[in-house]
Amino acid sequence: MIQKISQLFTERFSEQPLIVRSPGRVNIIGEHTDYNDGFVLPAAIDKAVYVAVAKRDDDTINLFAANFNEAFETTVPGIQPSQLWHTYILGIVDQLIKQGHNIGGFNLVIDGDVPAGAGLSSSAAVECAVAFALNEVFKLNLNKMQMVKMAQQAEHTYAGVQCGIMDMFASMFGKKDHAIKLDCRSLDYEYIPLQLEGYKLVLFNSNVKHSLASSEYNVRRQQCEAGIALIQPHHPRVKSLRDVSLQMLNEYVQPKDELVYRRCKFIVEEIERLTTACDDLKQGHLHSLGNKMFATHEGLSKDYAVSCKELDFLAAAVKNNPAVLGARMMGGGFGGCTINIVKEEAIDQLTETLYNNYKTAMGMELAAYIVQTSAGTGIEKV
Ligand code: GAF
Repeated sequence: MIQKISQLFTERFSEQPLIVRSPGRVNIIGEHTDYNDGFVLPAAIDKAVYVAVAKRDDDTINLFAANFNEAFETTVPGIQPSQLWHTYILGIVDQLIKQGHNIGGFNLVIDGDVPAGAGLSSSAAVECAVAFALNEVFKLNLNKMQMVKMAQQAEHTYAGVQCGIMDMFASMFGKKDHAIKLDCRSLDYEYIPLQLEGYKLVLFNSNVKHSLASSEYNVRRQQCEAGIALIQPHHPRVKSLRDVSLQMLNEYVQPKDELVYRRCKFIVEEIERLTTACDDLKQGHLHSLGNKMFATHEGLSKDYAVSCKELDFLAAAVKNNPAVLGARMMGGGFGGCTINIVKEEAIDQLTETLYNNYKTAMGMELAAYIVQTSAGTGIEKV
């Protein structure tokens, strides 16, 4: 991948680029909790976005996406949001300009193997790769946390998704063989060794593209805020669902709005579940962790309503399989992958059976990825 992008760049622009790699992510547990000031437990994976970048002497931005075999040209003052691949790159330029950084033009080639629309945060990986690369070539002296926040803002303004901080954080701060417990309120974090002892993380990609994801995602955020608004008059110190108990929900939300109640109940339960799941992981209680993943799927499907029939099928299909410790839909929802903890020697057989059953039941092709954890965003040597 590094050789390929370096060659593509020098063929197009006749100079040597800086190459930056930024990984996709999985999330073991703690879904939709990031924008509620809760905790998440993601890990960076061995599927990544690569950018090759060099600055120019004018204000032209010259982009080439290897995956689409498509070029795009604009200027620094001429950038605009769009629905196309370059919006994630230009969103970062927009953030840099808004923060007063002196950005000139640049040449950039982008490539990668994070499947788009699979819930593996390919867009966050692009944003982090671009922020990191531009920070280097323009010598802006930004630290990783500043770039993470910038990438999140780029997603809000240029992609229109009011996402939390998890995906960018995981891509930027990933560490091989570790998951990261992130407190999304204080941004304190702890690396937890991901010791799966004879088990592996397997992703089953439903191949349903999450087209509803951005609009419904924003609706879920509003529903969480609606829950807070019902509680705050009685508990003024409550700032987010992180501060809320099930008792508060039963007392102030359920009598007023059943739908908002169910959404909030899931989040409050999920924040609690994550805390005990981290203890399970630290103590090697993988069965217990797995059971919590199944419980998370149930909540995401029934109460938070961000699953779909294909993801429900995939989670149910492995539920009573003794080789699968836990499984659930992952990420924003409405498509993408399930994450599964599967006994190593059972992976091939399970994948084959599931592939056939999924095709018969849903009329769709399943894809499977066995993922390893990896380091976060950084410079690659050619
Ligand atoms: C998407 C968002 F980008 C994240 O911030 C997070 O909310 C996730 O959905 C759900 O946990 O990936």
